[in-house]
Amino acid sequence: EQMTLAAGAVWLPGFALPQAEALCAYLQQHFVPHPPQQMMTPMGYPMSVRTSSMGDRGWVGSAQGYGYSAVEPSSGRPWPPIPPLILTLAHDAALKAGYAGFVPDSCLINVYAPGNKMGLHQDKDEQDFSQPIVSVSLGIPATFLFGGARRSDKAVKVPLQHGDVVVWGGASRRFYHGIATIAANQHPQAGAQRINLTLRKAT
Ligand code: MD3
Ligand code: FE
Repeated sequence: EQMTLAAGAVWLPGFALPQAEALCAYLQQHFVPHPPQQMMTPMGYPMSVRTSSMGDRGWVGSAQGYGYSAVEPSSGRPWPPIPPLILTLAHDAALKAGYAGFVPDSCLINVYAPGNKMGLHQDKDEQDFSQPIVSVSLGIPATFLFGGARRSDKAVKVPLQHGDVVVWGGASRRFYHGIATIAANQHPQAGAQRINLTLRKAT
């Protein structure tokens, strides 16, 4: 099943279900040496979502602003590599959505607890906007808010579940988006958490 949400944005419900259990187990091991951290907004407030990364670049936020870093701020060391399981999943989802040859160099891991949210924003920290973004939802469900090219554009609600993949390319790559406040819930593999993987070509 494949649903177009906007020009270039393709929702693949359950695409990652075959790998979902292995992904959750892999991430739990990743979090032992690389615990997700609350990044700071440029205004000096901590984000509610906690993040970690894998790949040649990881997304970081600080009082200096947002961007990609080759090193993990808490350790000063390079991020661990993106495993083949995740690289292959991202490549195959992009291909299914019509984007051949996607090789991400960054995997942002967003960890949401009930009560957490992500306000409407655009992703503008990457170098090449012709590259799509692949997102993988794991754990408890979330309501994704998908707006348009302008902040004032009305946002549609997309219920994202464990195993769903969305590929964001074309015009949608620049659209405003966010995550509504996460409701209390439990998932057999992830507990009371939503984990979102965002695969990007950052450089
Ligand atoms: C649509 N994360 O990390 S992933 C982010 O669920 C972010 O954690 C959300 O937005 C999350 O920046 C949404 C889906 C997503 C990612 C990037 C996009 C949707 C997008 C870029 C453009 C348009
Ligand atoms: Fe985003």
